[in-house]
Amino acid sequence: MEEVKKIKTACRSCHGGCGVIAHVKDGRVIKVEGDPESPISHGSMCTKGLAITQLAYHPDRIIHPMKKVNGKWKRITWDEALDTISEKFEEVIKEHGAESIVVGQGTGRDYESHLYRFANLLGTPNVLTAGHMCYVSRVGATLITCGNLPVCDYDTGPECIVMWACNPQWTNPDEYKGEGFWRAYKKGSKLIVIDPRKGFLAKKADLWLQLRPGTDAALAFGFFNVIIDEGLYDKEFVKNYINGWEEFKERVREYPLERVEEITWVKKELIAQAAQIYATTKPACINWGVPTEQTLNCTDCTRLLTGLMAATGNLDLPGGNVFFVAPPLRTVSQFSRHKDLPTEQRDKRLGGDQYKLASRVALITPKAAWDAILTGNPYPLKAGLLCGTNPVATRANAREAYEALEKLEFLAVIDFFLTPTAELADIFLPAGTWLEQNHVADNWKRHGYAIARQKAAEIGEAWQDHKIFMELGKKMGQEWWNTVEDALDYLLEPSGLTWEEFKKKGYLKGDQVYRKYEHKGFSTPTGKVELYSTILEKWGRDPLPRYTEIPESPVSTPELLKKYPYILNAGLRTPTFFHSANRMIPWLREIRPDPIVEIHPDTAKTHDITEGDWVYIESPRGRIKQRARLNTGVDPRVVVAEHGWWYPEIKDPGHGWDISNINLLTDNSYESTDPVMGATSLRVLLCNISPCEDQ
Ligand SMILES: Nc1nc2c(c(=O)[nH]1)N[C@H]1C(S)=C(S)[C@@H](COP(=O)(O)OP(=O)(O)OC[C@H]3O[C@@H](n4cnc5c(=O)[nH]c(N)nc54)[C@H](O)[C@@H]3O)O[C@H]1N2
Ligand SMILES: Nc1nc2c(c(=O)[nH]1)N[C@H]1C(S)=C(S)[C@@H](COP(=O)(O)OP(=O)(O)OC[C@H]3O[C@@H](n4cnc5c(=O)[nH]c(N)nc54)[C@H](O)[C@@H]3O)O[C@H]1N2
Ligand code: SF4
Ligand SMILES: [Mo]
Repeated sequence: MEEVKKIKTACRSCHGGCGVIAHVKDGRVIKVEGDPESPISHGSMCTKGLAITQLAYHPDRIIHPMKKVNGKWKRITWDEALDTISEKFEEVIKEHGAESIVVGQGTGRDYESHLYRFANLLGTPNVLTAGHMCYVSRVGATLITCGNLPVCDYDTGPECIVMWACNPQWTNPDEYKGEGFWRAYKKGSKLIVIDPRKGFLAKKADLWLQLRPGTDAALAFGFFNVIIDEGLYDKEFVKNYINGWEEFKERVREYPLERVEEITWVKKELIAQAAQIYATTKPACINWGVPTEQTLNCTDCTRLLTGLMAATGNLDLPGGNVFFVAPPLRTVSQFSRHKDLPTEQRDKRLGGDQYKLASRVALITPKAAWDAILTGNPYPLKAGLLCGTNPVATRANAREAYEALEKLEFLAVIDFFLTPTAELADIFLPAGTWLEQNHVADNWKRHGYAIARQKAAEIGEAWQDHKIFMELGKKMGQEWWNTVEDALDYLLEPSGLTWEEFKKKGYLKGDQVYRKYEHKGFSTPTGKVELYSTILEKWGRDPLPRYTEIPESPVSTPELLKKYPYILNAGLRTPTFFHSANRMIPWLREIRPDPIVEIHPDTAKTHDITEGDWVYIESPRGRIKQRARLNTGVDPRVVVAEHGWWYPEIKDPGHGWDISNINLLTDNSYESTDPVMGATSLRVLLCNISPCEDQ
């Protein structure tokens, strides 16, 4: 019997980053605990991270490659699996061109450097991610507005925090951790929460603005009204560093506070008070969350919030919204060799002519992919490789996603489990969890850190995703390194460290410098914060942001209200699940056994719905069921539902993907998407509710 070894590593059961000490005995991880020395998490961990041992050693986890033969899964070797994929891809390239292969992933998972390198060297411009409506859309919109993504500088201590559509205590998204926010808040910072639902933070807040879902861009105009009328903006900054302030002011006049109140449902006095506090408390930061991106206002809303940070003089100064300096590593973009994708291939990117911002950040939208598969327009997609994504549960108009993936001639999926999406594949490749990886983690984030994620165990024949892309790439004649660690040496080279040295160090932090614009301006065409965007103008778009009414709403489609009288706010996260993941993990499922739809008690009463009832939720596109929870913290005109539900315990290949999956109700029509990014209206649509006849 071996002694227990303690290995320092980094979690990635969400967007990741918390420091972990893994306890390993006889080659098996027996428990994990928070690492008090982590600069990100200081010893804290959440339920999902702590449950990793139940995920990694789950009896249903697939830990060897498989191929589907006559509708049944059969175990095969890695060699056979990779040969099958590469032969099929070669065949498609020969007959249709590399663009007929779609390579896809879901949310950020630390392997985009490798996935993109594989796609670029393959020659396909068609990389499908969640980025059109999550995070990358924010990065894209800030790149064209102020040259980089501004992030709250929690460690330096903002005096005022505006929590704008974010719930970091539960979600720890991207570069943020609830723990970092909490430390700043506990020092006495003011808190303004902008959220249609009264959650933990809304209860703590100095001010809570309960807006109508999807109207954030209009609310931002409300803030600007007050800030301009009362002269609360930073005059020097505006004069020197904002492009198009005068034109922008004209646009703001189109949104007087009375109109903003009508659109957003937030009382104008409350908007004024919030704007005054934000603009006059220094330093202040806005912590934005993903709901601001998940409507057709995605790009404009991000641009408006960036504008608020800039106009109030809170950009890139301690305690404000800052551009963190990354440690000296090769960037994801350099590693991915984006420049090596030939121009003629780039020009073939699906939807690239329409969604120019999405194309600029090198991704396609799911709708463009499904259309190419289902209609062959503008050319057919024939084969796909999906890694760490479950579009059948997580993309708008899930039925279309299902039909498209079912129709794809050849599909390979890389995952831990046979999800409803993986069941549609021809080849299944078993990925290693974060316990089974060596990686320079968090290098895609913009918080100024890179963290060592060290392998604590090997399980079955699973390979970490990075190795899968490397080995498949090599089979196809691409230039890669011998081992995963050799590639990490290359990533780390500018820092002067090897992987072996870096992992002993644990992490690297960039040397932070503030107010960089004073020396080099902003990385935009005018060198200023472009509230008037010269890039959008060049694309023939409105150079100024605006609020566009949600296409399916009480205002846009009043006739639909008779049948679908409520706004469905679809996508409430829970601390236990990560989108469609973790439903099979006993510790986590026990906490939340069923999908929950939150309904105001008055609304529930009109439908004879009581706490715990199974409820049908219906939109013009379909019907599913979830269990009612009565909540006075949601508006009686709004219902709030969870997303990502399927039932691993249902053993047929569909695994109940269409029972409680909210994305059977969401829309992905072109009219409902952001015109340059392609973001879909995942969060805001109309619905009706009724009690299920069988409970
Ligand atoms: N209605 C509605 N829909 C939404 C949202 C919403 O708010 N409302 N949110 C959207 C957002 S923001 C996003 S980002 C998307 C997310 O969409 P996805 O990324 O597609 O969703 P997940 O369920 O997280 O990912 C699915 C799979 O990744 C696997 N996985 C986890 N880690 C790894 C790994 O390291 N390697 C590999 N190979 N596989 C792994 C899991 O087992 C799981 O099956 O969902 C979106 N869908
Ligand atoms: N446990 C867990 N953690 C996760 C995920 C998960 O599925 N589970 N998903 C991960 C992913 S990929 C992402 S993108 C992040 C997202 O994490 P966040 O950015 O925190 O986003 P959400 O939790 O979706 O929503 C945040 C808050 O916005 C509110 N909200 C909903 N609609 C609107 C709206 O229209 N306007 C405004 N102002 N507020 C609104 C919600 O009520 C919620 O309180 O979380 C990540 N972390
Ligand atoms: S917050 Fe994310 S990184 Fe931290 S322990 Fe939880 S799942 Fe892991
Ligand atoms: Mo996301």
